[in-house]
Amino acid sequence: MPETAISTTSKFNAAELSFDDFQKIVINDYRIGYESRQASLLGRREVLTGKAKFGIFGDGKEVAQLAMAKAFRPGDWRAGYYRDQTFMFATGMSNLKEFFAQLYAHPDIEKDPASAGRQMNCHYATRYVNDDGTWANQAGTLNCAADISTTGGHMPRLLGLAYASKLYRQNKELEYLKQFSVNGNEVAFGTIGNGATSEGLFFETFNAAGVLQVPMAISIWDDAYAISVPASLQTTKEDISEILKGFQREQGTNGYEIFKVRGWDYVALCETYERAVELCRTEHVPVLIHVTEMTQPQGHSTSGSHERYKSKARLGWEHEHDCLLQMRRWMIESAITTEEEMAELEAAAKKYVRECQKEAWNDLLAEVNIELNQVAGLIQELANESLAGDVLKTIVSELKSVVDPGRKDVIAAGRKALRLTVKEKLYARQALINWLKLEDDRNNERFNSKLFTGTLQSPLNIPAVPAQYETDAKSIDGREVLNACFDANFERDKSIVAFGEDVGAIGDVNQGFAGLQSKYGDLRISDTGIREATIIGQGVGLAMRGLRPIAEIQYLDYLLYSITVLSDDLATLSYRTRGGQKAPVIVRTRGHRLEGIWHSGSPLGMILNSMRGMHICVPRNMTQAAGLYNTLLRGDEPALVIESLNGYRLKEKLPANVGEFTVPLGHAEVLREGADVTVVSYGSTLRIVQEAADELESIGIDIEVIDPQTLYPFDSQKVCLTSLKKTNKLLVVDEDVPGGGSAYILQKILEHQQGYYSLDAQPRTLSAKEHRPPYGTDGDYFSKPSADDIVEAVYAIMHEANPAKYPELY
Ligand SMILES: Cc1ncc(C[n+]2csc(CCOP(=O)(O)OP(=O)(O)O)c2C)c(N)n1
Ligand SMILES: [Mg+2]
Repeated sequence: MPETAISTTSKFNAAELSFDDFQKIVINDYRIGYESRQASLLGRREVLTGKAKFGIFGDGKEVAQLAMAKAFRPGDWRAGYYRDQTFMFATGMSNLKEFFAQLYAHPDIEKDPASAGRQMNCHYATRYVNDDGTWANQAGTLNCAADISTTGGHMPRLLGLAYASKLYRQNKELEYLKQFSVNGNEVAFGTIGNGATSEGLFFETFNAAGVLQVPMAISIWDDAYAISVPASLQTTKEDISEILKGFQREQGTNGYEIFKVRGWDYVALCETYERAVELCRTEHVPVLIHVTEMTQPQGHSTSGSHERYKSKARLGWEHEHDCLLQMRRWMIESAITTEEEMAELEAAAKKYVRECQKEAWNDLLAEVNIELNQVAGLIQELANESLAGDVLKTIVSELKSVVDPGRKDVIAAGRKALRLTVKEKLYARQALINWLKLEDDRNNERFNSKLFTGTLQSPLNIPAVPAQYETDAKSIDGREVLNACFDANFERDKSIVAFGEDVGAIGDVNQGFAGLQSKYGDLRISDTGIREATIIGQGVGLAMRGLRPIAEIQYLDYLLYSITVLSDDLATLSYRTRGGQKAPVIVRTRGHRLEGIWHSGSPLGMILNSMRGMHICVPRNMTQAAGLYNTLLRGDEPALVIESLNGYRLKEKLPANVGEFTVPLGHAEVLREGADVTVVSYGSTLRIVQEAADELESIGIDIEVIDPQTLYPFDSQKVCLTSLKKTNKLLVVDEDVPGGGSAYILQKILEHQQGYYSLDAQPRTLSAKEHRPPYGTDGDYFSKPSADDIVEAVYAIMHEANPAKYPELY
């Protein structure tokens, strides 16, 4: 195991170190940086020769990352982007072999622990979820939240990672969570490119961290470009720390400490990081380290060359200011080393990197070759018996001559062979089928598994506990049922926190949290600024660090402002780490019909399409919502709960076990039995469906009303299908756009549950109009499904089935 930058020293203070120690540290740092550079050079070659698909590397950013690594301590977190390989090597959170394994997309967590081949290269993560789903210790380890490819997309999560330290330090009730923190001493390190600071997510995060005063250390790697676009077109005054100066804290104000340092000045970088991070850690003040004069020796990525858009003068400057070149010069000038020693070190480093690369490639190739030989043998045997022998033999020879074969080649050859012999009943064919089935399972595991953590802690395993009612149970406002539910859960589990716009002092705009801030304190129930993306990011970071956040988005219509974080970061987390990381955030919001274009949204199609990887809960009333919260707060997977905006003041009975009863995910409920038409709906529309059902009953039509309660998962017990087998007719009602949530439900029932075979009439959907609803009662009536619409839609289905009995209405 090579030495990391951390293991050699915990302090970089030239005055305190002997020259020998100092020399050793510097030389070791240079070695790490130089190996990293070789990995970048070799990595690019591997892409250009076709062994890997795409490459993006950290060359030109090495020296600052060596300095940053020195300030990184056990318990700390990184949330960064694709330039950080040197930091990862220097801390020991990754190594060269893993670097190449990921470049080759090795789908094995042993080889690529960050993503099991699922992510592009230089996307890092440490694994903090054990195989059985429990949390690994984070307080004593170095931690890296899983990278994503979107520029700036990781910033909101960084806020949450830093905020967790604040809660762990200030809320003494959390002391029992020892595996996550030591008195909140952990710093969350963020890295971001100069170009990506143009993103709104960067500014939103930056401001929020200044307000919250959290230990967040943001490094900006400034190479003056964002692919081809220069700083002049990215940043006002071409200088991000200059324009952020207003955030500098002053006597008596909150704010930041801002540092600016050049990316090739090793000593200045080491000193800056030590000073900045110490301040951040002890005082919980956010710091910005703007690292300027960085370069891109190989250009942005393997997708194109920077000679196209950088001037000769700029390229010459970059060459001269290459950080490793500068560090090397300084080392020789300061007599830390000699030209000969450096040449020796560099030759050894080159050789070592090459070895790591070869081993990583051979590891993958060896696995693929075993499978390739197996399938080739099976196809060859089939060729010996089959009428299509000649073609099959060609498949085998072509397969064996593929340069750098992959699993795609192996499986495609096997499937082709089966198609060519479809009419032959041969033993060898069956053997090939059996083998392909086995491989299919393995490949599913490799490429398609872990959308959810799916362990014993999954909310799907939380047992159903029915709501109990005293005989004289009170009827109270729906919001009070929720309030009682939250109260019980905050009492039960000290790690639960809730935050959002107006959530703290007034207990949210509909008073679900009313009175709870004064009862549990403002560290647990808090107000935030108007910043939906970072409300979710705050949740993601907290949940990664063992807390149980309820992150509130005030109205469903504003979920759009956070959809990047939900879709790119939260929903993909388990999948992109193949179960190595989890963030059980509960996103609470309220939606469906109310008034006007931005307070009546129900965009379930958008949500379902963009958030696979989260449970999507659509309770029809506050009691069902409470039961879902009780389930989710006991499980470990992320979820969105959409409460019915117009239901807070409707009366509901208070369950005696309001904090304990559970509504299981994926359990559809039959709300009303009927033999004529199955009507599936959810959320606010259900009340209107019930109203329509009464009128329909009066004209002799009995509808069966089903509430799936959660759209993801959808009706695991196929309650809809059972109903359809009885009624043979289906209507799906929702208030999304046509072809939105209702199309999803139709696909689930007709295709997934095979409801198609039980239909006697055309299945129908009744949704809202394509535009958003205008303001006012009439706007609602003419845009969203009304009781009239539902009665007539059901009637039309009955008319289709029996026109004599149900003549056309009009
Ligand atoms: C949201 C988003 N927009 C655009 C891209 C495409 N893209 C990838 S890297 C990049 C440039 C980033 O420049 P900068 O932040 O300066 O980082 P650098 O690569 O220079 O280190 C762009 C535009 C992306 N990945 N994500
Ligand atoms: Mg840049």
